[in-house]
Amino acid sequence: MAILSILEFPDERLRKKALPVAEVDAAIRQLVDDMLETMYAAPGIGLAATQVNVQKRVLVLDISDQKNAPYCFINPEILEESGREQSEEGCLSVPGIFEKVTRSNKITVRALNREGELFEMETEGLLAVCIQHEIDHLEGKLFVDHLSPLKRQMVRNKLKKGQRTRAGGHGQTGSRSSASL
Ligand code: GNR
Ligand code: NI
Repeated sequence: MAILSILEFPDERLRKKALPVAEVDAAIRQLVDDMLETMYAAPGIGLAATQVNVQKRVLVLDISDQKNAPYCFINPEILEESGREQSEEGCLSVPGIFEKVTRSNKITVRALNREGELFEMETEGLLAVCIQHEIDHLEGKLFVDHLSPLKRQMVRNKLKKGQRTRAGGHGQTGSRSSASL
């Protein structure tokens, strides 16, 4: 098990599209376990492989209070969705920002589990929100992309201020500085 580092906005690698997993083998199970450990340590209620710089269609979730109900979705697909509902979201890759986002409130999703078995799940509420948030990550999309242009500009300004503070007074102008290894 290992704790992986989480990419933060505006890192361009968060915009990469994840590729389907061809086979759920030992390496994928290791990735799932490492992602769960990283998510619990953060702490967060979900994590997509894109956030730990792995371009594979893998996401993990645990919305339980006791943090004892891990879910893993490999090659997830939304089969059906209905209703619209607004709820407040945050993201480990956009630290300190919480904004209301409108999404489907009921979804049916199909995926492979950690054993490589196909399953279907119908869900609503926070779990449905989270699954949609994580699938967005796999497409290179962030929750702030759902906001109005005005709200998005406010988020950008707030993040810039935060980065300046974290960098000790030096504003980050080139977005590549955080993207290069
Ligand atoms: O920890 C997280 N909390 C959260 C709250 C509301 C809606 C979505 C989320 S997901 C987030 C973890 C994360 O960034 N996953 O990609
Ligand atoms: Ni996120």
